[in-house]
Amino acid sequence: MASSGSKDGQLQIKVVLLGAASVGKTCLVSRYVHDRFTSNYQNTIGAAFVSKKIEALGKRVTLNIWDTAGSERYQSMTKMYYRGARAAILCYDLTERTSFDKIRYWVGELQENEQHCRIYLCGTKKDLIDNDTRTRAVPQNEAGIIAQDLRTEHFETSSLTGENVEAVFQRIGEDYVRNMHSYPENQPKQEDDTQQAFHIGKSEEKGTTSSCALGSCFKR
Ligand SMILES: Nc1nc2c(ncn2[C@@H]2O[C@H](COP(=O)(O)OP(=O)(O)OP(=O)(O)O)[C@@H](O)[C@H]2O)c(=O)[nH]1
Ligand SMILES: [Mg+2]
Repeated sequence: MASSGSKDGQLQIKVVLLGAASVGKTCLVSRYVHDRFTSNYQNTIGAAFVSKKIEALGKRVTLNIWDTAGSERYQSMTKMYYRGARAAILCYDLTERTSFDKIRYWVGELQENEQHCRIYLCGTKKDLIDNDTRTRAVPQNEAGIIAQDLRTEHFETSSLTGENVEAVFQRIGEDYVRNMHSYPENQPKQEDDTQQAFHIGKSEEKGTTSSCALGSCFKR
């Protein structure tokens, strides 16, 4: 399964999209990768994969994007797709309160299972609330508080107009490059266990060993 690391001089970042059914995950990816939008809803089955090469902070980066199915029916499989991910875009529909409530579930799942996965909150279908502010079901500051707790970014996007879509993925690339040395796949390989034990001991002496909650160990 395409994951994170380095291949042919390119950094590889595994990115996963999570969120309730019909929040607009597939449309977000489709706008970003193909610059296309469709209003016909076709639910994703299992997950779909697509990759895109970008440049971030002067480095060539490949985003390996997994667009998962939001339907509860596929939830047990989803773990497979976020395993090893370095970025998770948690999508909710700005006009649909229940989809926002689901975000807390995904935050919990990721914090429990994927220490190195950075979370990005994404409120979708912004064009609908721009057209009629009464359709907003999730106040901006509510999502902002969660983003603050996670020390991460909160975006409001529209796949219809394209607003902020590129910004989410670009930010993922840049954050990864900025923090690349904190990820296990970019650290020098240890030759054997003895050597590894020595290095761990050494860094503890200097007080550089850390265990950190999700989000809190990344440089901004
Ligand atoms: N107006 C508007 N509609 C959107 C936007 N994004 C998605 N939609 C619509 O919302 C519906 C669901 O979009 P999808 O992208 O298929 O949703 P999904 O999250 O991939 O759904 P699952 O695959 O079932 O998990 C479709 O009818 C889209 O046209 C948006 O930014 N604006
Ligand atoms: Mg989909």
